[in-house]
Amino acid sequence: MRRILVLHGPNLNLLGRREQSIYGTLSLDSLDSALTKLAEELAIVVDIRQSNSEGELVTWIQEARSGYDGVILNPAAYTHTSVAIRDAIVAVGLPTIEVHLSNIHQREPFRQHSYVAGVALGQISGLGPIGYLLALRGLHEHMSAMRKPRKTSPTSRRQKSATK
Ligand code: CA2
Repeated sequence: MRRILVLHGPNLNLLGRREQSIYGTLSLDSLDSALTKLAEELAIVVDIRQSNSEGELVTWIQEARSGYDGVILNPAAYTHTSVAIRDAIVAVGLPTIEVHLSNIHQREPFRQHSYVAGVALGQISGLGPIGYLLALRGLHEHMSAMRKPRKTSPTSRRQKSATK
């Protein structure tokens, strides 16, 4: 079974309790339940963790190298500051999708740069909790596409026999 590590960065434990106009009313527990439910439907195992510590996030990303097939990561404020998280993603080489609840590109200039985006498979920003569910579907599709053997198209078969 495929295994995905989902990491929530600093302050996301407060989700649904403060700043609801920006981050919505859903709690982190409810978001995690929705992710777990979708993972079951897709026959994926998700391991979901939250930390306020940059070092702990880095350690978890490093550890994902053995036993996980991909990472979904909302680095929260570390998005805009952490070369260490970026380096850890590069070091493990796992497909990683960066998720943000809010659209960071519409916010203050300091939130518009991500150290993670350049090394992520993709970034989903501004769709609220649905972004995490789309990231899970996206990683699932990506992993399936990577695993499929390349098919020979009818055209290339014709071309091959014509050159025989
Ligand atoms: O939009 C996102 O998901 C962010 O990653 C959230 C971070 C912010 O620093 C990024 O620029 C964008 C903040 C997470 C804090 O979450 C809270 C949730 C509820 C109440 C207070 C903070």
